Amino acid sequence: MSKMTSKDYIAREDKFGAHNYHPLPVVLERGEGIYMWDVEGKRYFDFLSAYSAVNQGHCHPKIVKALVDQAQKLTLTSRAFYNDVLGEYEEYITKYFGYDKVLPMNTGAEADETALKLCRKWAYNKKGIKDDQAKIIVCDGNFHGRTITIVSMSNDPDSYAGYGPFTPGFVRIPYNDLAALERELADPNVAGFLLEPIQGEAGVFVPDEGYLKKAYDLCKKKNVLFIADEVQTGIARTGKLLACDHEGVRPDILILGKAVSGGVIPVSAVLADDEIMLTIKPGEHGSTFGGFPLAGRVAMAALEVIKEEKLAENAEKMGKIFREEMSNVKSDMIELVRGKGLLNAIVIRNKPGKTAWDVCMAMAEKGVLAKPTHGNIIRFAPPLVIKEAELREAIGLIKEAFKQFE
Ligand code: IF1
Repeated sequence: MSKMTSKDYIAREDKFGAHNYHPLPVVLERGEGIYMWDVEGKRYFDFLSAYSAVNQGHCHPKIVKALVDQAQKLTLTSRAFYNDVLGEYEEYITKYFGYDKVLPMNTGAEADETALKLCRKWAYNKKGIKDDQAKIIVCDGNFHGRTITIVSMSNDPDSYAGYGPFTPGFVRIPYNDLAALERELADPNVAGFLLEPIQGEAGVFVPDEGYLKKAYDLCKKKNVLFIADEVQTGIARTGKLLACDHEGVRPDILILGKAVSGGVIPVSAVLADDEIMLTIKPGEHGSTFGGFPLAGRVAMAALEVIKEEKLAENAEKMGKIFREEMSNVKSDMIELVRGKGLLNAIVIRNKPGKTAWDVCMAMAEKGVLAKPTHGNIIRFAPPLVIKEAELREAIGLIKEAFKQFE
């Protein structure tokens, strides 16, 4: 039987798998640090990091070891019983981020759903809003996951079209618009404001300096919870441990996912203080795998790596180099370069045969993997372990790819 080619792998997925994605035609079989290799042995710089889940680099030895060691002892007890890992993990992560308590889940969407439930529970039990009247403010261009309640908040037809009827209780305002927020906060039934500190999927939309702090202050004045979805921006990606740290904002509810596990297994977490967290009583929320022993060991190792390897500082430094270099590229395809830390994007002036997708295909040819979002924006998010020499080598390849279209 001859060795399968990328084409064979793609054909098999096409035949047996749902068609809910349109991947770049690259079939990967190994990852290590900032690199991945395809089934033909070609090496790529990973400039997506699985949408910022692999901040610590692929197959980080410390994180994989934590997984393997625990997997040979005890993988899952369910929450019907206690185990010797969960409490250690809960203490570790709450002290790491400075909150009273954590509610452990698995995916980012589940963490967002948990945050929405906590916000509503708090609204009825603490703020005194009448049952079923709580409203949560969200932003145009948001991406918080793919469940029906979460896409009920979305204004992206790709996310919500065809999935109605939708969950009520959400008010949408323009992102980065304090006046709109202030107007909606006048409604006494508003319980929370959910936002991404930088909108990832929208194309790395960085709000004005001071927006987060002013939004937070407006919420506090009206006793409204400030809920930060740091699933993509958290865990050192933007050059600080959390994107909210750039403005000294401490969210009332903090939502984490992706790189909490270094991309090894799905781990997400919702952190809050007792007044909010204890509004959910035993039996009122949960998940089979939420906070299971593997998640605890993997997440503690993944979070340790962030600190030990000073990945926030490195992201800050490398991000500045990336934006500096790419802003100086003379190409009529590049409209603008924006981002924070190592969460960056280039907005492309799409022309027939010269679209963001074509650039990504050219970059893949050169050995750099990235993927367009919203048709004309390319996100660049390498693992935070990337060294300056490696970054400059990748930038050289990216520039070559752009040059092809001149
Ligand atoms: C896909 C997007 C990024 C997220 C934020 C919650 C979640 C995500 C800020 C949900 C997930 C992923 C989902 C993945 C692609 C990727 C993505 F393009 F979809 F929008 F990153 F921008 N909050 N983002 O970014 O976390 O349930 O996926 O663990 O659905 O294609 P999840």
